[in-house]
Amino acid sequence: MSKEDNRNKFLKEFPDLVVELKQVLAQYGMPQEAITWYENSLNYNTPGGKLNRGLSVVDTYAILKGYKSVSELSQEEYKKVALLGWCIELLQAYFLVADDMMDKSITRRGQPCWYKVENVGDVAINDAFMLEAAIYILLKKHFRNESYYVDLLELFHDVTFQTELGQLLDLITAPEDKVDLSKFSMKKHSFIVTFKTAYYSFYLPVALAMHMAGINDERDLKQAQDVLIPLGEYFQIQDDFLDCFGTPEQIGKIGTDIQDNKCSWVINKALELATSEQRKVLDDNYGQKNKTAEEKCRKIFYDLQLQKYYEDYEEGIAQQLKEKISRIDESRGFKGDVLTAFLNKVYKRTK
Ligand code: DMA
Ligand code: MG
Ligand code: MG
Ligand code: MG
Repeated sequence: MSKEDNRNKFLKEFPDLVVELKQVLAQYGMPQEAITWYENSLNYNTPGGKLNRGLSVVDTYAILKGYKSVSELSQEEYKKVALLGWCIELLQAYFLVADDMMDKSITRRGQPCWYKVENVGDVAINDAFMLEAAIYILLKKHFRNESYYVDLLELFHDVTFQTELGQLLDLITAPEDKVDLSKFSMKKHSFIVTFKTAYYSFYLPVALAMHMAGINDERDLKQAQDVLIPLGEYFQIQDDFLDCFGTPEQIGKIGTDIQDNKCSWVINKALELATSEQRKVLDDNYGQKNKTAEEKCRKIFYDLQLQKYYEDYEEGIAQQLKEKISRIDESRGFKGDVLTAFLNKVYKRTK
């Protein structure tokens, strides 16, 4: 099955989930207006992205089961694992709706951020909560009788909290009106991105598939985590890089990290390399809410040739991860191929 077919097959599952979720509201006797609102929020915020996280649950499950392709899954098996995939996409939708409000972003996935849509505004806060709640409605309905139901719930709860810790640190390290670049460091950056991105984007899809496939020995979950957390860190470094150097057409969103005073990989690398004159320009212009100041920072980033350091980082980390994967112990049924598939999706991505 081609990548495109895989994606389309996965997308086809989503409308049924929306129907199920609308039914829950109908059973509570909610007025049509509210049901339609929820439907619009689900459709606007959930399916429009790359779907990497959701698709990875399906792909990982197929590899662990020894299938050569996703098409070997039975209809029933596919529906079930795809539902887990959609639960991560709902988690992602929940985080993004809130993240865009907190980051004051303008666009996401090539369209206005949800809170920017006419008549939505702050209702988006409650919509975010309801996107999260959809996860537990669907899990209860479809996995309640499975032996690993509690494992799934715990995973979603733990990973959600880890992400929120990362978001907290991301936000309090980037105060609106108190720019202090001496608060930043690569170590702090690593901590932020591990929590805000790596757990839910990388560890969660694999751990979910492992539970469903029955390959969930603690030692194997740890083997997966030991590769997926640094891989997730690499992914967020790409996100930081593209925020500054990618085009909106490419990444589907307008970068906000410089004006938002974010402790991103880009500024941390620049702080390591800057002369005292360049440092002064960064101190005066980073985190300022205007385009001129933003461009002064970006010019320094170009002058410092951050692109080159980024490429070096990318080669180095990819090599390290490949070596780590080659040492995976497969004796209990876990497969290093799961991790290679992930690495291949991330390596040198430009969107
Ligand atoms: C991403 O942080 C983390 C979460 C939990 C959404 P970010 O603000 O860098 O994401 P983006 O660049 O997509 O707004
Ligand atoms: Mg953001
Ligand atoms: Mg953010
Ligand atoms: Mg970003």
